[in-house]
Amino acid sequence: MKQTQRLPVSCNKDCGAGCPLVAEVADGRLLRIRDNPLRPSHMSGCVRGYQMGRAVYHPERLRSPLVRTGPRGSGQFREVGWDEALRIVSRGLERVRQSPGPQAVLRLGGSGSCRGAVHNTELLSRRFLAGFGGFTDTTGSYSSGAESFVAPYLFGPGHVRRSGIDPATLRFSRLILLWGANVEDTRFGCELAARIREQKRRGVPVIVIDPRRSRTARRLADRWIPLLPGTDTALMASVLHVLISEDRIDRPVIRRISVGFDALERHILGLDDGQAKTPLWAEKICGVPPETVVELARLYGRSRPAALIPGLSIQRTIGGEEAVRMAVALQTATGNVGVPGGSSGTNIWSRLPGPRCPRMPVPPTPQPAGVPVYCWPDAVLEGRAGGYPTEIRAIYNVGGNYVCTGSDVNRNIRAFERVELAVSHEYFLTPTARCSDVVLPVTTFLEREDVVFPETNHLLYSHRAIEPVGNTRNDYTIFCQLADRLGFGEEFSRGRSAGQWLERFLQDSEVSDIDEFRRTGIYIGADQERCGLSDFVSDPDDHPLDTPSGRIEIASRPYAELGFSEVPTWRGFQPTPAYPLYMITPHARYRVNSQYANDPWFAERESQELWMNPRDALNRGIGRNSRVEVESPQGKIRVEVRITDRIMPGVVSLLAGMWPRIGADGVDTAGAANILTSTVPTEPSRSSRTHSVAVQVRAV
Ligand SMILES: Nc1nc2c(c(=O)[nH]1)N[C@H]1C(S)=C(S)[C@@H](COP(=O)(O)OP(=O)(O)OC[C@H]3O[C@@H](n4cnc5c(=O)[nH]c(N)nc54)[C@H](O)[C@@H]3O)O[C@H]1N2
Ligand SMILES: Nc1nc2c(c(=O)[nH]1)N[C@H]1C(S)=C(S)[C@@H](COP(=O)(O)OP(=O)(O)OC[C@H]3O[C@@H](n4cnc5c(=O)[nH]c(N)nc54)[C@H](O)[C@@H]3O)O[C@H]1N2
Ligand SMILES: [Mo]
Repeated sequence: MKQTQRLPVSCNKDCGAGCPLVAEVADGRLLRIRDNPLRPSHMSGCVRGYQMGRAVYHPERLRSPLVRTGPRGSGQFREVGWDEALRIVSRGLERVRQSPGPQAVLRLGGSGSCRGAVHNTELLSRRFLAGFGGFTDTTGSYSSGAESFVAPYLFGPGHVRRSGIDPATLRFSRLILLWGANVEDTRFGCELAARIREQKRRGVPVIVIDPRRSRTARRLADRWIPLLPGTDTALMASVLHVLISEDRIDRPVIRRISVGFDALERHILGLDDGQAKTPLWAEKICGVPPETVVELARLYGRSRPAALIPGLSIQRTIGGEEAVRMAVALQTATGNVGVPGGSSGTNIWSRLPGPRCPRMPVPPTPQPAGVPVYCWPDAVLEGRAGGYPTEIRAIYNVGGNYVCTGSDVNRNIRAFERVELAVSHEYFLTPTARCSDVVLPVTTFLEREDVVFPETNHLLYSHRAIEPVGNTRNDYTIFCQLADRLGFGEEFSRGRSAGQWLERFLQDSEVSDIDEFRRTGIYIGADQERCGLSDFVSDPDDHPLDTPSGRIEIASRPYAELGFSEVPTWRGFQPTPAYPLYMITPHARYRVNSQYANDPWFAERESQELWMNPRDALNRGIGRNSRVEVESPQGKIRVEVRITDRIMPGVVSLLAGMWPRIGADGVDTAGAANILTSTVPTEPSRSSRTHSVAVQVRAV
């Protein structure tokens, strides 16, 4: 009889959680993945982890290195041995290093495996290229660029990583506002949704604010409030107007923990610009009825503590910086910061430290150069003439599929066409791998061992459950072999195998019983009910923030010096007569960004359709079950339409992450959202604005 082995594993994916799972293995083959029976009660995995075997054994999984034979992007490659592949890559890199120099290499990717201590695509690629002699790095993030940019102005740089909450503290909440957060699909840690469901069962109202009636709105919301995308700051301002007018704000708390509220109050009352930010004013911008704003504000004002949990969506918009600042102003004004059951109003994800455990160190880079990740194709195409620090000649991509996930796919393809050398480490021939010269096939988390940081107060142990499929290698091994060829092997590896690095990290971690950790797969940090900024809020003089004032800076002088309003102010994006509809591009439930887009099992469960309100369809003569053409200044796609009142009038929605399929006529027929998006970022953070897109839709 064959023996089934059960080994703790965890995904190491960029999907908002790292989950305690076990892999069941027999005869060296993965049978299934399920929840770790020893996990804490509110934690669970999801379909994207349970079904990872589909990627591991996928017929199109790359099993050997590939070298391009046809034109870039043609998809013509030949399989080669590792020796040949590594020789081509190291020679190509050496040429660029000699002339014009190492900074001509642009590092792309990183989120592929982003939770591991050792197998961490971002840290490994940075470590490798630092040893190489330097590179041009991508800075900021697609995910939370605007939020990460403004949070230090609000809380001080040292307190950003102390501004989150442990989900368990939600048991104290009397109201939960999911502001552009679709926690049932895009989870922020693997226990948040369960905690919110539990509060809902206890009768705590849950409000979801989202242009789309998401799965979260359907399942969790007592009330769904649709609003036009990118207008959250205006809605928040009008909520604050009601709170101020009805004297429902907490002035003693405001005075104690913040500076600048008086300036914001003047702005909200219109004393600075002559325009009071009333619900009637907001209605014209957001499309939310004034009565709804008043009801929301009253409920919010009388329910304490209230947790305002924003999605990252509200800041991936033009002016998204202001939405983050205004949310913090709201939570401050209502006395909800730093109290159990409340929240700071910014992103709660990865905003508290996890248990101590080192991860792969990155040495300082000689002559560091960086470009905002959202603008990477611009940096390649425009170089110094466009104000970027370097001229890019090579792209090194590890754990990214930016031809697909980066905005403006056509521009991304042009950027790849421009360089002399493009290398990808991948599982699949993704659109980005297709644009590369050499593709090196890598292992998945199931084929290697690691500690995974789930961004809650836990560590997870992830065993090597199966042998590497085909001729695949770890990213770490590949980098060691390339570093050897390029003359810095010892510096890169320190003579250690991946397992030896892991062993050292564990020795230096706070885990005392390492064998037990390996056996259970879960290490639980001491305090599971941490409420960020609570020390500061209970005694701001003893525990000041590291802002100039030591308080939360509702009005920020340093921010104003960047040329933007000192207090949070709505500044928006509006469609044009030629492109009159707003488009949002949310994350799919059945994909991790673009991962699984090539697997029919996932596609069958979530079809790639453009959601459109019946009113907008009627206006355009668009019928049910038809195909439509969606056009933006950047490009065109043809896709199935779904006519539904789950999306508000004036807005269409298309899930992000589909791999583009561009025909001879230049039109994409897969439904790739980023054919339509633009790399012009939101300022001043120079970050993603993939929920600020204007399109026209026509029947075909
Ligand atoms: N299943 C799954 N989970 C994931 C991912 C995935 O691809 N799939 N990706 C992970 C990653 S990398 C990230 S960064 C996070 C992303 O997490 P989020 O950024 O929070 O996710 P989104 O799906 O972009 O948006 C969340 C919700 O906000 C709504 N929304 C869009 N625009 C607006 C707006 O202007 N205002 C308001 N109020 N709502 C708006 C969308 O309709 C959606 O329902 O998710 C992570 N988790
Ligand atoms: N329109 C639109 N576009 C978006 C978004 C949106 O909301 N709307 N969201 C943005 C956000 S928040 C993000 S984070 C980005 C994500 O953009 P990407 O980082 O490109 O996201 P993924 O699709 O997860 O790509 C990761 C790639 O790494 C590979 N990979 C996984 N594990 C490993 C590994 O261990 N080693 C190596 N070498 N490769 C690995 C996977 O096969 C996959 O192709 O997309 C952004 N793009
Ligand atoms: Mo992200």
